[in-house]
Amino acid sequence: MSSYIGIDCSTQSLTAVVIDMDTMRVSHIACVTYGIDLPEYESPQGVLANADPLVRRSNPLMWVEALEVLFERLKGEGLDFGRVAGIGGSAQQHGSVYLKGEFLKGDWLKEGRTLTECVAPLLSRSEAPIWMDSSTFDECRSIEAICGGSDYMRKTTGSAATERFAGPQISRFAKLEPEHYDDTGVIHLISSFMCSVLLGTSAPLDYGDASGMNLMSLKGFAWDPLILDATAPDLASRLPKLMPSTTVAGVLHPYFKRFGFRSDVKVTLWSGDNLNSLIGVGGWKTGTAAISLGTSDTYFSAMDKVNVDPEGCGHVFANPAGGYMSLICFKNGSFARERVRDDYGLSWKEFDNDAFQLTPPGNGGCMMLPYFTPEITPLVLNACPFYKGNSLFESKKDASAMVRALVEAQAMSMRIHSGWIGSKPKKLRVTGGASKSEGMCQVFADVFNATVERMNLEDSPSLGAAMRAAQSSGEWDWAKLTKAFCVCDSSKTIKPIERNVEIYAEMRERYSAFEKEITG
Ligand code: XUL
Repeated sequence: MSSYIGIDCSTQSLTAVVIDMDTMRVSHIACVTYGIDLPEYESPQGVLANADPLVRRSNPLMWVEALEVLFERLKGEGLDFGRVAGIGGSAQQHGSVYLKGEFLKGDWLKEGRTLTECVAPLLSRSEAPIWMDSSTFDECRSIEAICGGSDYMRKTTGSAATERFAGPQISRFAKLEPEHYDDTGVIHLISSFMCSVLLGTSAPLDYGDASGMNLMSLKGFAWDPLILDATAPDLASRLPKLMPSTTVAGVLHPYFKRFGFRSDVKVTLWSGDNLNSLIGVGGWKTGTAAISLGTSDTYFSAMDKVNVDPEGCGHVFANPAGGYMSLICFKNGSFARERVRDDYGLSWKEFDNDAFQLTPPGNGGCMMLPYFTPEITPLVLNACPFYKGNSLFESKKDASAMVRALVEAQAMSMRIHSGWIGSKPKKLRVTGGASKSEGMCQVFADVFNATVERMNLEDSPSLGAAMRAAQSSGEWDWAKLTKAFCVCDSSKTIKPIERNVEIYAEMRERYSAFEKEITG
């Protein structure tokens, strides 16, 4: 029969998961870590150095080169490319890639040249702002003001004007580099850019990832002319077409036949990582809320009807399986965890496990606001962590208390800022690298008073992308795919502990007051 590849272009790596439709199992996994495998891009964590802490960009050619390395790796893993029927994809959300008009004409993938040699001449901007960028506060306020206020933006696009979203980023680029903006024929999200590279021609944008641009109306899944005008001159002519996430965009370009692909491999539209994760954790219909503990920490769940966050931090996106989904995102996810681990010279075991054995839930009243980098939820542009508690903790001598304070803050903030979604989950599916940690998952179970289920596979975005590719072939529906691939490891389920739930219910008030005191 056949297999499907799902590729996830994340902040720090490019990962492929292959699902085999004979065995209905994951058959291959391969990963390219930019910092390790492509050091020449000088982006140890996938991001270019920048003196301004609010500016975060990456080199799009790094993702393109990683794609070639990834296919080589899959070959090394023994994948039979001749069985691959389709490819789906996922990418970090919101990042924008700027290309010259020639990109739209196609015919730029040439045998005998590397992928980067083919794509490099087509970039009208050598760097792509990514989701970690917070430099567009002024553009956000100005776009909202022109459109008559943040209410219009939230109700139309599902999100308040948001610093990292592509619209405000495009606005800043058009303002600061008008000559390069003029030279830009088409602006892609990272997802649609990578999909275009596979097709050898400019791909449409899927409704799901396009919801994270502050440009599309959720009502008709169409560009909103008022917002487009408020964002940048002549923007409509520079945006790709919008299509449902289940669309097969075309066939894989013959350029890739050297890996052994067939000539009829279908490429399904790529989407954002959180949207793919929703599918990969089996959360495509309402009832399952998910937490992804990765570079960013996110909380998401399917939604039947649009319900926007009055505080403006949360988002509503088009669910790739139909309907909508809610999402909240925290920038101080694994970067903050790595920072505390490194500052205190801890091993992962000391961080993930021992620290929780050595400290009590509630941390004896010690709390942290973990703003090691500018935060998204709540909005904090001047990065600086804040501490409250006893002097040992405040003098920052107790490494275990620091770890607990960080993780409790991450869980508290997620619980508090997900209140607008309405339904309180009884079960949470936790995914992403840090979901391995027993100690962390217990904190999330106790803070949410919900059972934490952990997936067999942590790579939910790439799994979701492979499942989307299979679904769009028309042979498998969501229910069948979910049953086969979204399997939880029951031995790793964690139940909330009643006593801890009480401690955290009380702490929620104090944490909320502390957060308000600092962020206003
Ligand atoms: C979501 C967000 C991040 C990125 C990177 O809004 O900004 O989760 O998708 O993973």
